[in-house]
Amino acid sequence: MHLRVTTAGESHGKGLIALVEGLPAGLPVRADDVDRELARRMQGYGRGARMKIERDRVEWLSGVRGGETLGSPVAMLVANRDWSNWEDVMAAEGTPGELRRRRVSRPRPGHADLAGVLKYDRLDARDILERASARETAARVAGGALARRLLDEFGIEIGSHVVSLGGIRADAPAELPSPLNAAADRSEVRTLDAAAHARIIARIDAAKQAGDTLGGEVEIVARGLPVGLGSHVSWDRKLDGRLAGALMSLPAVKAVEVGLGVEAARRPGSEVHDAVDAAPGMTPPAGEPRGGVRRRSNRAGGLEGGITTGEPLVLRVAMKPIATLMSPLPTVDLRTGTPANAQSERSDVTAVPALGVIAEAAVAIVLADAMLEKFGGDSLGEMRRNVAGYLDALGARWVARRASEAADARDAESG
Ligand code: EPS
Repeated sequence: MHLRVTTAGESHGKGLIALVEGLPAGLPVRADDVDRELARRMQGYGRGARMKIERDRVEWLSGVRGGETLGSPVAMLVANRDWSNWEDVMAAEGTPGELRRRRVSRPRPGHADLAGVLKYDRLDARDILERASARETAARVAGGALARRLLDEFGIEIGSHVVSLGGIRADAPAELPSPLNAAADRSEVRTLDAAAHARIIARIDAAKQAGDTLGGEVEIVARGLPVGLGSHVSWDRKLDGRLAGALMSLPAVKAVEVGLGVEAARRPGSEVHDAVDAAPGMTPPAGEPRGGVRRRSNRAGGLEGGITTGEPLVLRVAMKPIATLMSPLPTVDLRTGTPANAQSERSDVTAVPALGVIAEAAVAIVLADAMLEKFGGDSLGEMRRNVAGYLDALGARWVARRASEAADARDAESG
């Protein structure tokens, strides 16, 4: 792993930490770059009261000086404003009475609560849910914002939009807008379909009324990637596997698709694979990231054999409904082992719009890791030279091949 993003922190603790290791020195970074992503993550129709309390902002703890990375680990703090309401319950060293105040003994089906208390031998499911909470994704988004900053230096843009929520499909134009987020962020549910937007809002209102929750699907698109990130040579270097792993690790995500995804299994090969054309003249200009070829379609979603093709990367993630129901499901009481209704805590009706922002961060981390794997470099300048050298070689490839073929043909004729 060339870029490592780790996080720490409980949902109602003092704050969240993101630790980012592996960024080259000399990458310009500003707190605004991170705060903008943190703010996007907090948006979205269907969020609960907590999002009115928090104003997520990053504080640099290490690894940045004078607005540039140093090449050392970057540590960031995102403080929890809600901490002031939870100091006694969440105190690192408290009295048993205070700790019991918000004890959770009726685990929510679908949440980590029950499996977690059994595995970690805890009496209070709060010991599990505080870390299982999707609040953790604020730290991942902070880490992802720095990964995005690096990708941005190489013209790589990542965006997302919601393609379904609560069972309502949202269509997107055949040609997605660019930049994608400028369009998607205009909708409170991050769809590109005005009619579906209105129906989804009504669906969320109805679910809230019924004490229920909703899931949905998000599409993530990354443009500007060069051909050749990831590798076919070993299973753990295949980029599709690495992307799927990062996306499946997001709370409540149940499925990941690449390109056509599940639909590819239902069609014959002639309707799945993307025919390849030579780009005009077969001599790509320097810097052309596809290596002088074009696919007629992009059903593969920008990946073949675990390697980027240079076409846009297209991924979809599916999220189940949030496990905290205001009309709770049957469960078992941890104190007595008897039947009970699950605990209801303040929560969201849906977090699908936020999932897009979080999934972009997860994708950014994997792509930045893959860029560092291929192009390395201790400084941004060194990495730039490595990228430029690779793209130049790609550009020169067809010229060299044609010259060599012509020489072979002459030899054959004269021989
Ligand atoms: C969450 C429950 C809610 C959400 C939270 C995730 O928090 P609370 O219990 O404080 O009301 O708001 O999401 C966030 C705090 C966030 O920043 O996204 C859960 O149980 O996963």
